[in-house]
Amino acid sequence: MEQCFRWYGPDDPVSLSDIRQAGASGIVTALHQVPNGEVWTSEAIAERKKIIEDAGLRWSVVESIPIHDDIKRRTGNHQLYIANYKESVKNVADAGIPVITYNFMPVMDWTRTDLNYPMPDGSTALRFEKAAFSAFDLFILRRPGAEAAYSPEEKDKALNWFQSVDQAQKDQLTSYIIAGLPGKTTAGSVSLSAFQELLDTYQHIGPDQLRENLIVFLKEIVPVAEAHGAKMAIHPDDPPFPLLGLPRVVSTLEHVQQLFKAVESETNGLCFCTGSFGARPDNDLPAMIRALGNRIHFIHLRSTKRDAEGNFFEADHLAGDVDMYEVVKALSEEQQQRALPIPMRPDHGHKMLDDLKKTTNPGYSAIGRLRGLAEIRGLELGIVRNRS
Ligand code: DNO
Repeated sequence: MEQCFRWYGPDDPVSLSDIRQAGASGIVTALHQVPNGEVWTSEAIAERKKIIEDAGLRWSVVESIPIHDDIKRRTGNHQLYIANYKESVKNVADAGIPVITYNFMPVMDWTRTDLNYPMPDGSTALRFEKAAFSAFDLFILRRPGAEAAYSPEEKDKALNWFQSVDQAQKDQLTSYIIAGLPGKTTAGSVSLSAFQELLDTYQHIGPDQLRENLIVFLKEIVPVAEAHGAKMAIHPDDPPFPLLGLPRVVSTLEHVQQLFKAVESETNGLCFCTGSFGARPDNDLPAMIRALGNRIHFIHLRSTKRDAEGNFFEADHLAGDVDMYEVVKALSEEQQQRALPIPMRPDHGHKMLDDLKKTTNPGYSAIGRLRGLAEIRGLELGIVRNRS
């Protein structure tokens, strides 16, 4: 696998030099300054690529070119946004960047309720707590229809959470959910009422309709990527279950296979994210890798620790519920079939050591990811050497 690190661009507190010292050779980044829906110009791509190459690194993966909600809903300016997306894909591919990651989650990208969950060793992790999330839905957002979505027991737990925290904690939870994480909502930072309005725009869109809209998008985009020599890699839903009444269509093996079948081209592929898929106990990760094989174009390695309530936190890369040994073994078998190394990045990492005093992008501090990368590359080396 090609060892990569995510970089949020020139404003990222983790520099390209830090990344090189961490042992990565590939960069995963995006033109975060370009508003969602606009074209990534060849000039802007070339400028960013030069910064990366001047630091002795390679731009291996674009993560992500965001997809406008008009495309996901197939409303408004969707045709214009698809035309723009094609242009961006063409420009990225022509610049020699071989993989483009994206996701098709309505309204929100990834979701957590706590960005500083203390671990016993003094580091902090990201966490998803069901009672906190339900409390946001029921008592902060007060989403119409939320009442019917929870059992009496779940509502009690949500109420307990709500009553046990102060206003500042409620505000913090709100900002984590609607604006706190890199990627934010697909519309950027919004108020609670604007957030509800966004949710309302999906009122009549169920999973079948969302999947159909995704397939329409793929049928338009995949031929362009293919003609220009880049691969498309969809990122799974994070977490991999429906939230706030929004449909989810990339949470399981079956979901992914439906998409692959709809557009039968190797270019129509996946970002295999073990942290996202692994938050569901019914996702058998090594079996998924074997089933999806050559359609895996990019890999995020991370583990989660689940509990019976539906909560999870991000565990150390080699701990938690993801069997990282079996995962890396399955991936290294897939790698044997390939001419080129599959780009992989350690996804997220605990905030630890000196980073505890710094402001970094949640999940993307330097040292926790360096630890993850070091552990994973050692594991891979051991597996590969043991085979020969
Ligand atoms: C979180 C990331 C996601 C991911 C996008 C891909 O850490 O895994 O923000 O980049 O969902 O489009």
